[in-house]
Amino acid sequence: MRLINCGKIMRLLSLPLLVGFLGLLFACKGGQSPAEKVYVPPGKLDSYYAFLSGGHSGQIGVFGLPSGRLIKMIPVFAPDVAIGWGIDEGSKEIMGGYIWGDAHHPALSETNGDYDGRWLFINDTANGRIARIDLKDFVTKEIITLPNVGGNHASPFVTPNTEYLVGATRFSIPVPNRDVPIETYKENFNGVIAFVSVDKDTGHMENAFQILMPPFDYDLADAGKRVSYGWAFFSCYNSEEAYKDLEVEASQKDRDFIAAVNWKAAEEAIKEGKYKEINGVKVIDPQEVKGIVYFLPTPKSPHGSDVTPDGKYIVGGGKLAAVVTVHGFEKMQEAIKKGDFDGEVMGIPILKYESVRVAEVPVGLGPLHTQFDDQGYAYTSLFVDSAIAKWKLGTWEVVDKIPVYYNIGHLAAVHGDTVKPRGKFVLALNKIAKGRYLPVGPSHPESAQLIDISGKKMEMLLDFPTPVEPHYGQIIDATLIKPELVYPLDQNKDPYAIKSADQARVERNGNRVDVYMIAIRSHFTPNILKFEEGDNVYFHITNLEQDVDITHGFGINFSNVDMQIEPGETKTVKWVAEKPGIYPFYCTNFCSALHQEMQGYIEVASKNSK
Ligand SMILES: [Cu+2]
Repeated sequence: MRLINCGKIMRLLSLPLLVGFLGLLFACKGGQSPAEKVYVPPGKLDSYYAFLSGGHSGQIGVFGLPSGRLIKMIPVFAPDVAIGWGIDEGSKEIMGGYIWGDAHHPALSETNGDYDGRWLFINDTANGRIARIDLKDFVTKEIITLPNVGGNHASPFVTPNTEYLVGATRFSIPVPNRDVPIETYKENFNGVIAFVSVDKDTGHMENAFQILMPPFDYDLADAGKRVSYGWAFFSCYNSEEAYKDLEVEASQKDRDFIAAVNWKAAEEAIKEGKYKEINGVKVIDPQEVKGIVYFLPTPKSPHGSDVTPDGKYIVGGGKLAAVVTVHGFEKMQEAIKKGDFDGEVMGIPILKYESVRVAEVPVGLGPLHTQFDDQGYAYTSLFVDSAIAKWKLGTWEVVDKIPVYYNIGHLAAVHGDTVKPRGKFVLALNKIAKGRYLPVGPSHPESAQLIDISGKKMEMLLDFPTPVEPHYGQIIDATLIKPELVYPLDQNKDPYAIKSADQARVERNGNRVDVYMIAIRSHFTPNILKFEEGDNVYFHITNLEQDVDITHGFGINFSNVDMQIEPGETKTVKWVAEKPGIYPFYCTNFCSALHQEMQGYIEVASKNSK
């Protein structure tokens, strides 16, 4: 019998020693481990909200950072059966008859060039729209259509006080749209740059004005800020004006453009009546009104058009180039004054490349999109290299590069497109994740990677999967958003709201039946309902709860009706009594110990039974 097990003691001692040693190592390096940097202990909250577009799912993902935890999907352009988005009457009306959208670029509202936490906007590339989500409750409140805009891609970037959201054509079309031969593309098709105004109190959006443009493909945009306030910059490719085989035909020229739009001058032109109305929108034709738009030549098929936080430079990411091109706003102003032009397209002067370019930064292959930090550095995503390059504004030197997995599209830094970037993190939004997660069949999830940018060298911290397909993101300091947790019942102004069980009732008018119903733990009132075959029934349900997170659901068996009603909220849903029979309904959102008992019955009588 051994009295002392030396090996065991050594093993027991070695683990704490190893942990201590590693701890000391990180402490000596003056930092935490990657795991510590992203760890948010149970019960604690993340420090940042990340809003990532959901691409052709038509939704927006809300993630917490630095943990990367998915907190919520906000339905915008597509139905969500869990909460009844696209099912209840209110959301059906907002969706405007479409059941899909292609959500690309979330944009937070700004005050004085920085995020203010009020609203989130997002474009629909497919059906030419912009949506507004209120960050008081993370619900889509409004969707506006931008007439004349085919494929609203370069959208909805905001001006520094959210005076405007911009939109622009990706797929040029005849304006107004009409039947013309596709082969007459150059003569008959146009791009459009659109400005949508936002009411500063309500957030309500209106089509303010548009500018007719040559039939290029407009890609991304950023508003001028500080010194360049009053301008907006749109990247565009396909200056070849190709309409087929774009892969080859739209990649011929060495340089395409960034279109610089003086929106203050456009406002003046509108005031002076220098526009024509097309499909109800005031449209400026640059052939008739000068001084509104200029083209900055930019290599090659530029994607990103990003204005530096001081507003002095416009960074173009030419996706088929190996450099980012930096244009100077001051140089641009001088060149305009001097008339330093190199021809024009559709009445729009092309500024001389050498007169506006400040630097070409050799970041690497396939630069797409640039964000900024609080230390004077820029971060550019490189699709072909599958990397992010960090480079210094002013000296234009590349100081660091980090690989990402795989093939990054956009990237988002904390307040990274505002006048006040916060540094800390950049999020790589990767398009082709290839094996980063447990396999789930042929389609792999997209992937986000969180990178620490607080030090000299970038440090990879975390991978997390993202639902289809985060084109772009916005990352905001969480303290700037203060959502309402309950809708105060006394402020419920819904015309169909009832405030107590004794107001619950059924009203019939011909074959329209209005049911005024309440939901409160753990019953509906009324819960026995009798209709006739063919009745159009409108359920107006008020959730009388005023406690946090006591949401009720309302689902009818053998139907497509389901929705969620939040505390203090009233929602209306239509159900047609198509066939005689018995239809149970129940609370679909777990609410209490007697949730299972929260149910009722509908009896539909046959027309012939009378
Ligand atoms: Cu319930």
